[in-house]
Amino acid sequence: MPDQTTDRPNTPMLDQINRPADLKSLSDTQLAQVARELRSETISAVSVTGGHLGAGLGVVELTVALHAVFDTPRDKLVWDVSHQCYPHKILTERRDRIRTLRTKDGLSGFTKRTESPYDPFGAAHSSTSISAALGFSVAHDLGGVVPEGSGDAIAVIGDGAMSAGMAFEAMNNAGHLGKRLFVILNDNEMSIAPPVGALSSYLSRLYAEEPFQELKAAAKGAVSLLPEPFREGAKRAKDMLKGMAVGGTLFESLGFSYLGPIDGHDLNQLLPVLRTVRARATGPVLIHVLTKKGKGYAPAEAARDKGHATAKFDVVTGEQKKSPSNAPSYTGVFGDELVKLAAKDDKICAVTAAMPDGTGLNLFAERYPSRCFDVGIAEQHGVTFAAALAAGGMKPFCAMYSTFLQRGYDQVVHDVAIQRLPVRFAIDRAGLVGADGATHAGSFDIGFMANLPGMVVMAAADEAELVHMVATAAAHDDGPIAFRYPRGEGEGVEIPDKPQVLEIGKGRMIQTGARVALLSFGTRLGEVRKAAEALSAKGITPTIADARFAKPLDREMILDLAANHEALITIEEGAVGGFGSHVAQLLADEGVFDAGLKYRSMVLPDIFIDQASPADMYRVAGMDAAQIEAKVLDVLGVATIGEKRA
Ligand SMILES: Cc1ncc(C[n+]2csc(CCOP(=O)(O)OP(=O)(O)O)c2C)c(N)n1
Repeated sequence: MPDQTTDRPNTPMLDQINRPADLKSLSDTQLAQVARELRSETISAVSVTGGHLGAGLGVVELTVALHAVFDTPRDKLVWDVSHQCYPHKILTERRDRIRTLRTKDGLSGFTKRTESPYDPFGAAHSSTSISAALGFSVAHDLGGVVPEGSGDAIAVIGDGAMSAGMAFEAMNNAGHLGKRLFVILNDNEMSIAPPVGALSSYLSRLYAEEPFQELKAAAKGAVSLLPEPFREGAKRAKDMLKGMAVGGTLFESLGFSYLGPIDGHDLNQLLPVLRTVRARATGPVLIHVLTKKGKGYAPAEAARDKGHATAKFDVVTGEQKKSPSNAPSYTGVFGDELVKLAAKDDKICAVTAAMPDGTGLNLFAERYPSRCFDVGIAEQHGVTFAAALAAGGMKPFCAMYSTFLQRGYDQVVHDVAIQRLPVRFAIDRAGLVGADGATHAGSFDIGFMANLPGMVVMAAADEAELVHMVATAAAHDDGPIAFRYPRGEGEGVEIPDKPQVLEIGKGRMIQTGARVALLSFGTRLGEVRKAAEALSAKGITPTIADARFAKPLDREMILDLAANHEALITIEEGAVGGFGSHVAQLLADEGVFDAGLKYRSMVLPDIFIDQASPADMYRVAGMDAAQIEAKVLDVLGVATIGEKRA
């Protein structure tokens, strides 16, 4: 197998480029050479780090063209989602660290303001770029001052991301304000899964028509907006118009000039179009660019997800280097269990927001296509849609990652909780997620779900518990219910044949000990057990309980633990304001602290934790077995050996 560290591609032209300004002196032919080398460098880098490959490969030429034509970082280039930003990072003074992508202390896999002035706006959740670019454009006009200077604003947004409400809210506002603004619609006919919905069909219709048309402009005779090579095409479009009534494109109705579609892999098209709009545009312009996700790397082009996300891989064969797994993933366990339940109950249905594979609903979609809904990147709509499915007599499971559910929060409150509708929230990727970093951490859902009246909130301690919780959610029909589970593999416990419907608000005792009670909510239970073993060796046997529910709390069990122990410690994979806060409130309300209970709550610290392995991130958070053990010793006033020596 070739040594990845020495098997670097040959990149003589790219080696001359230290910053985007260096592109300015190159000819178009040389820029094409830079693009070829940039593609090889991107493939080589991701082969060692893993990460988002397909999206970056799709925008290699676009990245070169944008940096060659515009004046970054003075001009603000905003990448939507920003999972396609690796080629951008290579061109913007970060090539020396590109093989640290997504690792501890390395480059982020997304754009990040603190990382580089070339990243004027961070992202990772989709569909924010047009709003951000519009903000930059308006700040520029109002005389806002930033160290890099302020110029044009350019948003690059994918066809998947364009399907979200926020993108349209921004276009509506941008069209109204009429400011100079560039939106590049990077249309690769892919989201993570194939894109869904009417917008996607609309875009397909646009490029099925005559290329290079700017219909409305052509109709007005405004052909001169187009660069020379395209005037001919526009003239043809104008001629075409004579024979047909054209209402203009959707984008034009929103107040944008529409240009396209153009081939996003052809610099001979990209460069003149970008140069011309830069020279002439006075208002918002949308440039519709057609690209191929995974372009130029056969294994990515051939993959089902077009290389959207990949593990480390062998460049020559494309074979991914996945570590063998010992246990099924939580996502898979959820998907399997839901399929089983749906076989017995035809009211069970499922909603995903553009993540059928990521949430395990792909299995459900195959078996029950008419009961599975991929709503596109539209969490807000997805939640309200699920609310009405419930109001209409169905049993909807709304499966979303914790981090993306944040976007649908008002809908959770207003449409689901206030109306007490039995939507079942399957909250995947709860807790710290690893390489995707702070933007993807599922840190807040315990807090923001458990503070809603009438919401039941569960966390699975292992995959068997998850099975029970899926069944419990299916059976719970008098209000909303949520269950959270982490990214990755389960604990390796046996999956129960028959799921149990859990009693709402009842926890379970794991072991009975003395002096200290460890009350776990979710998958930290494994670390709690390890800590307890280490403590036993030191003569302290803690009591361990699994809360199962953050709402409603098992008051009886918790008050009992408090009454019978000198100290009580809660632990959860979430930020302050979650399970531990609810327990503290209960104990305070019941006057338990008046009697002198030593209480500690282990939650994620009040910082955004940068990417690393989940284990490393939990160490930063102070939540691994050794740290739980230290907490127990500390609360009991038992000095650790190190401290005694000191
Ligand atoms: C709000 C939100 N929901 C879901 C995701 C997960 N996600 C990341 S990339 C992606 C697909 C984006 O598709 P598109 O914009 O077409 O870009 P492409 O990957 O095709 O280049 C999705 C669904 C996200 N980042 N943000």
